[in-house]
Amino acid sequence: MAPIPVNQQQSLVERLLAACGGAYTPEQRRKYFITGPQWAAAYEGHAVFHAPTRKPVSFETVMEHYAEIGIGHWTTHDTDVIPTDAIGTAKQDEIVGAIGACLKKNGLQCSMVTTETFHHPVWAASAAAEAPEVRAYAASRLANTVNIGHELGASYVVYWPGSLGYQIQGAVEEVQTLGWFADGMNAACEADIATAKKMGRPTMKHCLEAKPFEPQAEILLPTSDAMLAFIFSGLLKHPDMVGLNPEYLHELMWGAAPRAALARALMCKKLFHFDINDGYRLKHDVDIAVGLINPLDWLNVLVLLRSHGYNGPFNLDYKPPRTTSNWGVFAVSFTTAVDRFITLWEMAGEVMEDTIIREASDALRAGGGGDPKDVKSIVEANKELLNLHELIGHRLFQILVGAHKGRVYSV
Ligand code: XLS
Ligand code: MG
Ligand code: MG
Repeated sequence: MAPIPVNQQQSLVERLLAACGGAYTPEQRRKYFITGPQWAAAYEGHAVFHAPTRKPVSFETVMEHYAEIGIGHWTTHDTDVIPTDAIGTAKQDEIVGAIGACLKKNGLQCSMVTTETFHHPVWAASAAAEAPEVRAYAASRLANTVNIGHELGASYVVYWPGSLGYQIQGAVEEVQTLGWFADGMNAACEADIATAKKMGRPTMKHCLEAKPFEPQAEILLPTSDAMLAFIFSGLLKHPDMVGLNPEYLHELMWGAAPRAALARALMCKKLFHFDINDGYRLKHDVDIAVGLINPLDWLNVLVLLRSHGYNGPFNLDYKPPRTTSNWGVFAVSFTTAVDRFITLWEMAGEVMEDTIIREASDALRAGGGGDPKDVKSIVEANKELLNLHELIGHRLFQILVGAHKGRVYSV
């Protein structure tokens, strides 16, 4: 094949994407509670060892493209759009006003806001650092974000406490630090209660997000389970307002089964919000787009969420690859991520209706009729029935690859 000139590359990508088929319309995509982060679309491809591969993108551009694609909700960190120095000033009001107008113009809603408490040097020792002025500043930043959320009509606030941990063991008192972190959450909830009352709005859902590894050597709340323990620790003044924002890859990063982690959140009625992406077990926070690496696991996750009536947001917290261009972020990356999510969601519906899986599950629940007082008889009674576990796995695979509808290539 001859080299493809730059001016023909976009049309080639477009033609092949169209040839893939299976795309949903913006109207169909808008029916799902899919939310698009400012930071995901604006990610420039940089990392500790990586220079950016893309140019900066404004919130106006992000919103315009989300609207075109059919992503109906927008989410943001405070400093994605407001420079740190402008926080709490008249400049902030101006920017928030412009965001509100842009959301309206594009027919989008802001569903979630979150405070950046990990990037700026002020958070070097975390937002729950020893110095009281850091914690007072953190409390004011959290309250400010809550107020921005109310102004923009958001219902969710997320907290990823990035650097709540340490590099040097013994230098930080963990129990005390967790107490200080709880003080910050209490300040945020109280600001929410006051503002909600003033504005005649409901209070927001406060969602804790855990990540096990970076950027500190040790993390104090590394998993969703640790976050649950924190919520129920007695340190929170309003535990009913606080729940979880698990992230798919963050659970895989510590070797967990995301579906089991989500089940524990559902058990506690704390699954408020869900950051969606994909990646590899026990590795970096690569945030690869939804369902591209572990589609079978993703299908299983969505079966769990559908069957438990989860109706919260699915937040596209992934990083378009460094090999994708500024144009490709919207033309290829977000469209295909959303379409894979919808495909898997619809497939999860098929799994729930599948007569084979249903009959197998009912049979397993009926048991083999052994005598509960006789261990040997219990084992014997269930022996052949338990083959259904593997059969269900096979059926899930068939549904995933379309083999249940027949598949013939060379036979
Ligand atoms: C980082 C987190 C971050 C949060 C919001 O790893 O996923 O994007 O979701 O601060
Ligand atoms: Mg996240
Ligand atoms: Mg991540």
